[in-house]
Amino acid sequence: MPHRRFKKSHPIESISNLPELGMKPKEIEGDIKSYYGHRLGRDENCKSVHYVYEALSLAVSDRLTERWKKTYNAYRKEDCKRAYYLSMEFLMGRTLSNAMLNLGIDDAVSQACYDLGLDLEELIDSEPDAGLGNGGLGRLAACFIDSCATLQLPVTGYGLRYEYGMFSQLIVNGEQVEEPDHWLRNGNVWEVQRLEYTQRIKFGGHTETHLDEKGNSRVYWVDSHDVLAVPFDVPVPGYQNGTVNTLRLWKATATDEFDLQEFNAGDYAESVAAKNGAENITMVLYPNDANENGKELRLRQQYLLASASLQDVLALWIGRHGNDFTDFAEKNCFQLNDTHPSIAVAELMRLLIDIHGLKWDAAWAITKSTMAYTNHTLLPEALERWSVNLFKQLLPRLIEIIFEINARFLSEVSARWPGDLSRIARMSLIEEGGQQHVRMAYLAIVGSYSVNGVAELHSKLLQQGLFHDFYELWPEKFNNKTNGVTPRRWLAACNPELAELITETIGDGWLTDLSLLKKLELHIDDKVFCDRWYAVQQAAKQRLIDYKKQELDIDVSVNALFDVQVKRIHEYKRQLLNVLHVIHLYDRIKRGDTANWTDRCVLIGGKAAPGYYMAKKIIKLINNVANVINHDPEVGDKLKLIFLPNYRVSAMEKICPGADLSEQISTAGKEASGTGNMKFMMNGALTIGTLDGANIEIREEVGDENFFLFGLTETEVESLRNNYDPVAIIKQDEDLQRVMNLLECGHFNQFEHNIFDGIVNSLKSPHDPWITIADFRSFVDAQKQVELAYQDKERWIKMSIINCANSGKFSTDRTISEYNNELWKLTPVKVNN
Ligand code: 26Q
Repeated sequence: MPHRRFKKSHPIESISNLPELGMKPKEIEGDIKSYYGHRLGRDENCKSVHYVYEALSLAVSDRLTERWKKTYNAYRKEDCKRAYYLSMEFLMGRTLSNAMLNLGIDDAVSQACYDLGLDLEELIDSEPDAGLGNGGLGRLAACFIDSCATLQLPVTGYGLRYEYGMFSQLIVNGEQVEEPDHWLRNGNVWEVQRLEYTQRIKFGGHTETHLDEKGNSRVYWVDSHDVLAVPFDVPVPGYQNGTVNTLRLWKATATDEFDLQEFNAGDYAESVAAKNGAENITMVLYPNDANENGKELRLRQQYLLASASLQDVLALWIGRHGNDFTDFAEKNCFQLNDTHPSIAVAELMRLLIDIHGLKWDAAWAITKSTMAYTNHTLLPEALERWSVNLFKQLLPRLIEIIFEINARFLSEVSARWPGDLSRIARMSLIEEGGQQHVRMAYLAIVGSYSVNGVAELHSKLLQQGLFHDFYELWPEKFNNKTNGVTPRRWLAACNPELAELITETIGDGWLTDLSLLKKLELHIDDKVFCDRWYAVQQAAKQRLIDYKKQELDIDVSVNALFDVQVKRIHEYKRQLLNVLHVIHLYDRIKRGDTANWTDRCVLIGGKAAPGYYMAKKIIKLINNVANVINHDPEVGDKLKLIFLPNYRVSAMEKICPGADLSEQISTAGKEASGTGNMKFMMNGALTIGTLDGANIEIREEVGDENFFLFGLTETEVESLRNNYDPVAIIKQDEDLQRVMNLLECGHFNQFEHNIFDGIVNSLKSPHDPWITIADFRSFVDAQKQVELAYQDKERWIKMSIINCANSGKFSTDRTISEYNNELWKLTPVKVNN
């Protein structure tokens, strides 16, 4: 028997000291093999590509881990101010290729895979998307944390680890069918469970007031049903700078005593059921990108995120500073991604007062100077409101605090506007009438030092409209932070050929200073450069065709104009206007009006919220129109309409490099910003768009002559509302009349009577909020300008280069620098490797 030796000294230090992992192809190759054979226990008999993906990912992930710990320790050592990005959604997409790029081991991994005879592209494509978000707001959070890491800012993302992400979309008989997205089925090599940071979350029960040991009156939240929040950490690497920040995602689990209570009562089955109830909280992402009002489970999710994250931050603080909160506000701030986590305002008050013994005024001073709120929508119907009764049942202590915040706030309002009762009713955090509701946006505004919109127009409209009363009270709180996208994922990684051409032409500084793209304009008259630009774009179009070919057997020519609209399906985004234009083109072909024709391939993709009836009808319409057009021999190459199923982050990475034209056609004043518009522009697509959201700023950057503008302005839209007469407009426009006739006569629903009646009626209604018919003529005219420009190949290439060259403003590096310089005021921390 070997003799086992015991050493007395604490072993942690000796086992924590690891040698650096090599970044050479051979070293990576060795790790891939070792993971595949040893850890995963696979050999040549295993046919699944998944395990090869997993072996490679583990090898890459190991190379992040050392930097991750160093980053953590650097922040600890500096005791620096930190920011926390609270969001119900982080739409991360895939991780592997982004991790390789940001680690700077792209080439080494390619070489290792080549030497092992592995198809790296196939491995990358086998990774499921982390679809923990609906659309723009969730993807913005993902781009933000990428930029924070690249700017070396000490920012942690806090979110939820949904077991099921955004559903995957199938199209069956032209209709959307939802399939659950069990993205964790094969495990997730990118996360690290950290049981040691588990937090306890209270639900239900009631409150009692007692004197504490010191004789102070204190509120106790008792008889609650507690749930545990277990964190899973995901590394967020900066671009080749040694920084690896953290995204901490909470998973809900049951407490042990929760089970025990039932067990002691002798009901084992009940105890297991109770466990289920707790774990349901983070089971599924709500697939609705407008408000889904009143769902208790959603409120549980929101509270779990807010409470677990704040407790985590307070624990970190106390670990270092004890119960002294004097400097807390100078060292911490929280950015609320819309109102979804805004219960954090009341929860921070609760934790500071009930748990840590602060007085109201001290706690309120901290809350008001650490919370900042970003709004993402102007649609009044999308503003979150929660019934006071539900709050009382589920979060009894929090509703007391909200009422107290409101009472103090309203006395401030009456001091400023004595006797103005209607103003008080308008501004109250509690909406009266029948059932009382909490207005979450108002809670966020009152509890924050900053309120921002996500594009110039949007921020202006918040101040003048939705939040005008609050703007009058606190103009200094309001500001704008125009959105962006990360150029690492949305140019370097998704379009390596274009990235290489850019780097060859202007150097590689653009990856971390996107304004440098401007230098591309110096080469606009260089024939060789322009030809290469064109060749790269044509190749990207071909790849897009090939990628789609497996599922759609439609022949598309690379020479057609690729006209793309991908985003959530929403009436305000006006996919219908796009379809009306397609039908118009079809009608022109059918009547032989095809002189100087430009072949066009219209691609539309996006998911509808499962309960959004109209959005689902729009998908059906697109598919039916596509079916008629694509099978008409008379149409041929002139026109194609393709619905791209299951649009998601990884799809956009293939789509945006291959687009010629980006459709950004929302009703003016309705799209807060848009970010797809920026991804397309960065990849050299031209935009056809309304004066809405960030389109306005895109047009300012590229110049009027490089942007296809159409449609009514926001002001015109609002003044049209009272006397909008779509039927009269249709009567006066022969092209439009013909389009409507095709729709109404059932040309696209021959054996499906009346299925599009709802769509036709909404278009023809004088109350159509999206005034689609009003913009038809102007849209068609702008599309003609697009065709003219596209026919002049040299001109188009120049416009394409100019669009890319002027996309510098739309890097999230710029956006995050603004958040940091104006709101967070963090100092970058260098991490030495
Ligand atoms: C709320 C309550 C209950 C269930 C769901 C929701 C919910 C979830 C997601 C409400 C809204 C969203 C997402 C909104 C969103 O994505 N907004 C978009 O944000 C982008 C980033 O700022 C903007 O570019 C888009 O203009 C805006 O539409």
